[in-house]
Amino acid sequence: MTSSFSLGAIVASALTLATCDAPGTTASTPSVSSGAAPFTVTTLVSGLATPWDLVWAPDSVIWVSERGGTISRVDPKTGSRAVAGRLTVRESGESGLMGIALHPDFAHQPFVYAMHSYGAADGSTINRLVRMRWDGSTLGAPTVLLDGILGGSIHNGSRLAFGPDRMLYATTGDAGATVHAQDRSSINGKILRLDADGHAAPANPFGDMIWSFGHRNPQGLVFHPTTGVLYETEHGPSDNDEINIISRGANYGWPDVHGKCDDDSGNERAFCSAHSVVEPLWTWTPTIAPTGADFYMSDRIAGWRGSLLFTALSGALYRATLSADGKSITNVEKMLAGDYGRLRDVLVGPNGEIYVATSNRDGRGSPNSGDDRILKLTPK
Ligand SMILES: [Ca+2]
Ligand SMILES: [Ca+2]
Repeated sequence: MTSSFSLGAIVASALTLATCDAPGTTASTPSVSSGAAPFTVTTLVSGLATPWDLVWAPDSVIWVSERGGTISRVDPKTGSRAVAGRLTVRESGESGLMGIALHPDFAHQPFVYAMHSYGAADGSTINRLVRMRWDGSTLGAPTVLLDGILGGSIHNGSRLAFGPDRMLYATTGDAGATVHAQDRSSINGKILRLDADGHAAPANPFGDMIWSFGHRNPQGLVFHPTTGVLYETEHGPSDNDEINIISRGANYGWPDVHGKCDDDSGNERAFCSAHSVVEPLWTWTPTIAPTGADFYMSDRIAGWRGSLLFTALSGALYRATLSADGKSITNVEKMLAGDYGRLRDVLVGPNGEIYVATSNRDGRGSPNSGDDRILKLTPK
């Protein structure tokens, strides 16, 4: 399927798709550039069920997780897909197989990392980090690296990213219990920093696994390819979705602070002052449910180099323009709004093409024939 789209038409379309946390809310007024669409959209893969994470591999293949437990490899030119392995997971509400990542030296250490939910003996939902070895044709049995992350039907976090320091950064949600986020004895509501074997990484700020805290449900995590700065997207409640820069040891405020320290949700300024809360770069009220993120470092679309791209479950792809120092967002552009339903992840390929995963079979969408898909956005 091929379609081009009109930015003008997108501006006019009101979003009524359910977001994760606030069904029926509408997205905030977009700031959209005028002019011709900079890419054409084709369907690369169809017939998936809630693809959650897209990862580019050194052999120019896209690895994709589906929430029901399947991990596949997709040829980005032909769209042909081969199942690499399956994990036994609990897929309930927002839980299941979520983030995946490849070892930073994948050619020599061919390990695939994954975060997934399972049902514990007491009936509760628990998340864990596992690693599987890729032998060139199939994934081996999972080895559990980190277990006991509280999960649930909501707020499971579970986005993964290896940093330039070759450490693995993993998000955890508050699992629906806000008390965890400010509790540094809990690994929930955190961003964890682990070595490649799943142990607390050296030189972490508190001598444990925790890198940052005060998070609600971080769903996007990406390092800037040249500066190495870590950017994160996070779901707010019915207000204040966030884009953050993640710093070592920092407190991001949840649940005492929603978005910025502006007293729009209780006595935030006093808490921020007492706890040195780091404010987000950008917030959305009403919420958009931002998900996966990636940086666009190509010149194939004029003016896009250095942009932060991210998807949203409310049904759009966003492009945030950063200031020269990368510490603030100067403009946000919204694309694909309402055209393909809920969107879960975005991946930028090495030639400036963009891949987007839909999420219409996650229980909150309205699947069309062919859903879920991986869309390919080819610069014109
Ligand atoms: Ca925050
Ligand atoms: Ca606030």
